Amino acid sequence: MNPTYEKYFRSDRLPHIWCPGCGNGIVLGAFARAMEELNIDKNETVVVSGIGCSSRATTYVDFNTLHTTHGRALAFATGVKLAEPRLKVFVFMGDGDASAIGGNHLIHACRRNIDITAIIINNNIYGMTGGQYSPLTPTGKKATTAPYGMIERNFDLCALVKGAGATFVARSTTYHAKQLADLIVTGAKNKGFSVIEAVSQCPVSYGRRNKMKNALEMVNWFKEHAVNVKAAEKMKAEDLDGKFLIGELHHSEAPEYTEEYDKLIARVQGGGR
Ligand SMILES: Cc1ncc(C[n+]2csc(CCOP(=O)(O)OP(=O)(O)O)c2C)c(N)n1
Ligand code: SF4
Repeated sequence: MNPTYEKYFRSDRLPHIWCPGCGNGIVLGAFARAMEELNIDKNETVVVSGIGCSSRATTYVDFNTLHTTHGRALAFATGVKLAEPRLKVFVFMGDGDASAIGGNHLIHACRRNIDITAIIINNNIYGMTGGQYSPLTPTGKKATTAPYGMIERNFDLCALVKGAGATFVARSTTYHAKQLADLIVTGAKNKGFSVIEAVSQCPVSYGRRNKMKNALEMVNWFKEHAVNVKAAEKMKAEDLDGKFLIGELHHSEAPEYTEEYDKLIARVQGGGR
């Protein structure tokens, strides 16, 4: 491990549980580089996760961590942030965790614009439980619960959270690991709810069912199909067919929830907390 980043990990918890080729480690690497760039105070930082392969992140990162229940990471994180607004709060979730069982918490965190940075690792599938489809499994792709191909339309996660009110929305992939780290930095600096979708590979539960036989093929697919949002502005619609956008997709300002809550306390009780 690079000695600069060692301090962000609990080396005594290694080896990790992830399969060879899994993208989760690349996302954690990007997270560690972002923490270094932000010069983050570990004691003033809380990292929360739900349940899933990706949510296992809180076992390995050395911060104040909460490994909670499936779909409820944002509920716990909201409680932490409301109790101690000075803390920096990050949340790791899988696509199933964030957009299925936890979908309601996600849209309401966006609507409140609470100052939390959510990193949603989108591997298109429920990895930990063996490959059931999630709301982010693309139409037509196979899962254990969609052996003939998914017939539902998948969410565009970034469009969903933008529509729900998140003030920073970005997407990158495990191929674009440097960009991913930069986006986590910008998201963490945003005073409000930030969502970074990290498109990642699950070669075991998703790739091998969908004609991508290993992690390399999957990461190369990200390389070939991701288009930077700035480059996309100059491209024709037909050239973007079948591609997906990466980069900073939305950045806006809105009242932040804990600040509004403090104002409410001051108004009703007089004085702050
Ligand atoms: C309330 C509840 N329902 C279901 C489960 C079983 N379960 C554990 S992980 C998981 C899915 C994980 O998929 P995802 O959130 O996409 O994360 P990944 O494993 O792909 O990283 C499920 C359904 C659970 N632990 N708790
Ligand atoms: S099942 Fe998929 S997401 Fe889970 S550790 Fe293995 S490769 Fe990673």
